[in-house]
Amino acid sequence: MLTVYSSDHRLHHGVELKDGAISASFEKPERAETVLARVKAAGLGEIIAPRAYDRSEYAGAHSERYVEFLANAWSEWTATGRSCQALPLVWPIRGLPSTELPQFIDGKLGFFAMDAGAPIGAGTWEAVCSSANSALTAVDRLSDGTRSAFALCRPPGHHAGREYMGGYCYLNNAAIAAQRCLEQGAKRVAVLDIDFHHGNGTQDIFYQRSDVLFVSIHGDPTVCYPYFSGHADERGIGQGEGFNLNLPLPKGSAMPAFEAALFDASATIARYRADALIVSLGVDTFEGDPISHFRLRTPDYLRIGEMIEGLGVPTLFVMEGGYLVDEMGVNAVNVLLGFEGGAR
Ligand code: Q9C
Ligand code: ZN
Repeated sequence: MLTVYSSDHRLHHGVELKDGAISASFEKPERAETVLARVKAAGLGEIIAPRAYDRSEYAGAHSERYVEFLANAWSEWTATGRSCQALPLVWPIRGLPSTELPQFIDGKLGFFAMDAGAPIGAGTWEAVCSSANSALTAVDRLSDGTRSAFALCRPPGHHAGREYMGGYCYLNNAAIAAQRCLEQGAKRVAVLDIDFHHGNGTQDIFYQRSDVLFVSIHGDPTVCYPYFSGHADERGIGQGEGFNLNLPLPKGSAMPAFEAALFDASATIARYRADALIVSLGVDTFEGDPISHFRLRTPDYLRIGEMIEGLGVPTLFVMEGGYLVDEMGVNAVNVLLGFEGGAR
C-alpha cells in the first residue's frame, strides 16, 4: 500500500491546556515519526511526499475566510508583539448578540475555534498544508486505479469543521479528500471515522449533503469529548437527512462492542454503494491511550482492516488520533496490514 508522508509536519508542535497549566500537546511530532517507522519496518510499500496544491483545493470543505484566517493567523498574532503560540480565550457562545467576524486576531481566534485545543505557532500553517496535501496526493493516486492508499497526516483533521478548528485539528484532511474524490468523478463517497472521538468536523461539513455519507464510531458524547456532537439522533438535515450515522459506544468498550458497531457501519456503507471510501483512522481506541476510553488491543486492528477491506471499495486511510506513541505505529499499520491480508 502506498503511503504519503511529509516531514513538514514537524513544523507544528503545539501546546495544550491541561490540569490548569500549559504543557506540550499529546498531539506531538513523534506520533507521525513512529507510524512512519512502522510503515517502513512492516514493508508496507512505497512512501512518497505530497505535491503542492493551491489553497482553493481546500474550499470544498472549508469557507474561504476560514482558510484565509488560518494562513494569516500567526503573522497577525506576532504583529501584536507576542511570540508564544496563539490560543483563543473568548467564544461566541449562544446568547451573545454578535455573529460578525471580529477584525482583531484575538476575536478571530475565538470566532474560528470550537475549543482551545488547536494552538497556532510559527510553523503550524505550513504543517497543516502538508497534512492536507498528503490526503490530496493520496486521492490522486487512488484515481489512477490503485485499490488503497495511506495518507500519514499530521496534524489530524476530523474535528475541524467548515469554519472552525479544534481538538488538534485545523484543515479537515478526510473531508478535503472526499471532496476531491467527487471532483474526480465519484458520485458517492463514504467517510468511515473510527477515531475514539466523534468526527464532529466531518459531520459538520457534510451534514446537509447526500453525496458524502458520514459514519462514525466513537465514545458516547454525554461523557466524552467533543461533548456537543456525536449523538445517535444526529442523522443529517435537508438533502443530507439519513446520510449521517453516529454509533456512540460506552466508555470502556472493547472489541466485541466495537466490532458489532463496525458491522452496522459496514452494512450502511454497503447499502450506500459508495464509489470511494475514506477512513478517518484514529488509533486512540487502544486500551493504553492516555486521553481516550476504549479498550481495543493490538490484534483487533488487523480485524478492523480486514472488515474494511470486505466492503470492496477503493479506500483511502487518513491518519487521525492516537496518543500512545510507543504502540500507535503498530496499531495503525495493523489496520493497513489487515486490509491487505483481506485482499489476498
Ligand atoms: N483530557 C483527536 O483525536 N482533549 N483529537 C481531550 C482529555 C481533546 C482529540 C482532553 C482531544 C482531541 C484528533
Ligand atoms: Zn481522537
